[in-house]
Amino acid sequence: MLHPAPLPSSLTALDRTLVMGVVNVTPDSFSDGGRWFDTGAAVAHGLELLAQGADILDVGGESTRPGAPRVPVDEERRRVLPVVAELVAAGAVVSVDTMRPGVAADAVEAGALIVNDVSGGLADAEMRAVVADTGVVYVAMHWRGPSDVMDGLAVYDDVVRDVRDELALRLDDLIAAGVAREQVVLDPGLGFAKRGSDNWPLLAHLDVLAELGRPVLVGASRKRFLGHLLAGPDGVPARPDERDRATAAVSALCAVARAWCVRVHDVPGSVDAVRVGAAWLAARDAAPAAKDGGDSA
Ligand code: PMM
Repeated sequence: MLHPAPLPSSLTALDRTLVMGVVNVTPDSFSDGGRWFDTGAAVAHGLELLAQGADILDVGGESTRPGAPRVPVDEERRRVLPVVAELVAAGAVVSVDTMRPGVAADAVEAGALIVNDVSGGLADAEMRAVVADTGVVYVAMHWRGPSDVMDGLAVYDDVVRDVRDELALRLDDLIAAGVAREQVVLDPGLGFAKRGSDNWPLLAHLDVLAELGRPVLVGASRKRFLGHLLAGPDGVPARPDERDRATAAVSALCAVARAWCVRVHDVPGSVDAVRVGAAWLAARDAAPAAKDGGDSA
């Protein structure tokens, strides 16, 4: 399993896809909006995800749901930093979900080992310098614009190739700014400037993203395209809290596709799913199936 550097051996020793549990400190996330919106509740939620087997906790203070307005930077700091510090003190590997270089730098100072930037460095060019200077693991997600305009930017010739090529540009840009290739994780950005139908080919062709030679993180958890997939006969999409079993199924498929990490809200289902995927891969690697028409006849 290819891991970004530097990560603690507690993670790199695991020969399976990792599970990142989401700790949203926001009043308005689409998937769990407002439930963990104060420091104490967010920390308690993070500790619960850790006890359930999350390998990484992803702490975010700014909602990226479609149409969401930006949060003032001081408010984002106020939400995120104490939660990062407390979860680090509790022994968690913490990621900070932010597009802002100042918040990222402060979170790394507070002990975060991963910066998860849904804009891949496009929202603020200063992010590249923070990543280069701190040497932190950096998740660069495919992004075309802020949440209030992204739905209008979902225009592709070939979504898999276009996303791969745009992520290749992000990677080149980061390396040109002094970031080490080994620091970078790439993410197709499901639901971000994507029509519902764009998400499936991206999932089904994670191998094409892997051609860029970097670990891949997938964030499918509770997203709209799963709600549409699971719609009842009346066509009404399943609610976010009804999408966890489908999320776990996606996690198993991502594990078989050798994704580095899945980012999820419901941890137990995906912990089981990535273990299923690891067992599946181990069996396939150990004993390739006999081909019909071989020598045995
Ligand atoms: N999706 C959300 C937020 N952060 N980060 C990464 N790397 N990949 C994603 O797909 C992603 C993300 C969506 O918001 P949520 O926290 O409300 O699920």
